Amino acid sequence: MSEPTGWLAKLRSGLARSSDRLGANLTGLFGTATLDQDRLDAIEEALIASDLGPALAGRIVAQLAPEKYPRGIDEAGVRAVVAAEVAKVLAPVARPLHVTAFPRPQVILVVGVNGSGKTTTIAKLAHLFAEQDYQVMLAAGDTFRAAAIEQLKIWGGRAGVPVIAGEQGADAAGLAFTALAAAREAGSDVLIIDTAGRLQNKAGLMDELAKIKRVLAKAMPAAPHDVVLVLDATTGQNALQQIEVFREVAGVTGLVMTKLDGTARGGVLVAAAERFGLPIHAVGVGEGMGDLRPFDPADFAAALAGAETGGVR
Ligand SMILES: Nc1nc2c(ncn2[C@@H]2O[C@H](COP(=O)(O)OP(=O)(O)O)[C@@H](O)[C@H]2O)c(=O)[nH]1
Ligand SMILES: [Mg+2]
Repeated sequence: MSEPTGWLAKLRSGLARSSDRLGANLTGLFGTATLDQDRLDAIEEALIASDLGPALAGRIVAQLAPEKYPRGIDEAGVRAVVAAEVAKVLAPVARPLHVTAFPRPQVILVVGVNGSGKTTTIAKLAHLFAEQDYQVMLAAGDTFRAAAIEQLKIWGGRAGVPVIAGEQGADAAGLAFTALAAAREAGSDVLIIDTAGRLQNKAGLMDELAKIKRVLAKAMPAAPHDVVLVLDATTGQNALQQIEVFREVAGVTGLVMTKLDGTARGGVLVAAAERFGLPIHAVGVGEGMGDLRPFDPADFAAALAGAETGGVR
């Protein structure tokens, strides 16, 4: 596992696109005594362009009003204010995924559109839980594509956890049922179930996910304990629509955002926190098994704003 500074550096460089936009609009600010209205408008625009959402952008700009800083404020000061306000929104929703279910296993259903990073995130979660000495089992519930089943088997092998898989085209709910029985039999602490993400067929997806949930609940009333939606940070505003759809079709209980190491647009996670208030469990900062981090609101806010420290001034 990499050092904290390593993953923070990845997060920072990934979020640079958002903070650079902000940075670009802040150039020329130095030496100005206070922020005039044009400058405040430019900052507000930059914040909205970074996907933070108009409401938060408005609140931040209100914080920067000249009467609050009679002796002026420099770029670092502005970034610190942005980080503090963003951290305030994120702090209440930061909630790591813990294994608490009794009786065991804790059943985690992982949903999201194709390519968002579901299978990779499952591998990372399996690795994380296995490192904590939990018994983990995986279920290859994306039965639509043969490659998806193979991919999960390979990741399971790397993480050293068993994978329950069926044939391509097999009934996903039937597989989930089989996997839950196997997890109970094996005394597993955690069962993580992969799913297909064909958003273009919303009715079909809804049927499939509802059936998986129904079958699980019949076998174990509390299952699935978690329905985790995986979001790709590079898709920006699309993430909000995906939350809406998957909340409706699958009853999402929490979020993981992946690809924050790339040309990310992580600001949308802040807008999502404001709009939906769903727990944010973790963030993905790379393709490797160790590249999943618990969601730290102060670090995230500071990285997004390009600020020195997280949320504290
Ligand atoms: N850079 C980066 N790539 C990721 C991350 N998570 C997933 N990926 C990549 O995204 C692609 C799709 O991931 P996959 O898990 O197959 O998505 P799925 O279709 O939702 O199961 C793969 O190439 C992954 O390696 C991440 O946090 N960072
Ligand atoms: Mg997959």
